[in-house]
Amino acid sequence: MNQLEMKKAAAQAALQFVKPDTIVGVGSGSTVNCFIEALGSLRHQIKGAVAASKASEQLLVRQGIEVFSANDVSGLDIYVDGADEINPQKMMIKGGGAALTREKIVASLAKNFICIVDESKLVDVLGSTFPLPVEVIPMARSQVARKLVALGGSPEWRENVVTDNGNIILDVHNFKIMNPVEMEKNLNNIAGIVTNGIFALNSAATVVVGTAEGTKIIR
Ligand code: ABF
Repeated sequence: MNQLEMKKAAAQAALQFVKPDTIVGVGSGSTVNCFIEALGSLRHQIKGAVAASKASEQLLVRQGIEVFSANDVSGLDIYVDGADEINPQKMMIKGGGAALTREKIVASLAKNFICIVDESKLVDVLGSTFPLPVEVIPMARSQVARKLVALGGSPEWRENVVTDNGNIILDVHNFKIMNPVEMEKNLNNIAGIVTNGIFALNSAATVVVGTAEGTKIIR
């Protein structure tokens, strides 16, 4: 299986967690795009979806799935999304697609986060292979960057990218995150950071991994 086939297999396997008559939280990214396509087959059995990005919203509509705003729901049973890295404690780095703020908002509405990945996303230590995305209010860019340097990282401005919320992204390189919960909290306390891409306080309940040997489910 190549990487796309592994993503598709994980996306397809995640359908087993979708309960009838519910509204499904849907993230963004290429693995989620596979999930949205698969979810189309259940469109008559679910009430609809809440999407974490404009791109996902458009794909859901194309599948004939009704899209609700996050303000229309008081909770979700599951939120299905990919990750850029995931560790054995099911904590993640997300935000490679710059949709991390809306992803964190929709994820926090859900009882269970179902993470769908191919095996290349599995790491022992977060930050090992992927720079940490941080969404920042534009006027705070330089001061936030200095604070990230003080924490040991090497922030790089993702130029020409504006988030769905009108903000910028700093990608923090060389940042091995030994204590993800503590780092997520620390970054949450820096003025000007809207959202950091560590998903540790609200980690995944279940990981569906597409591997060369088939799909594995880690609970
Ligand atoms: C997301 O999915 C992002 O947070 C992350 O960047 C991405 C993973 O990408 P992909 O599924 O395209 O590999 O939700």
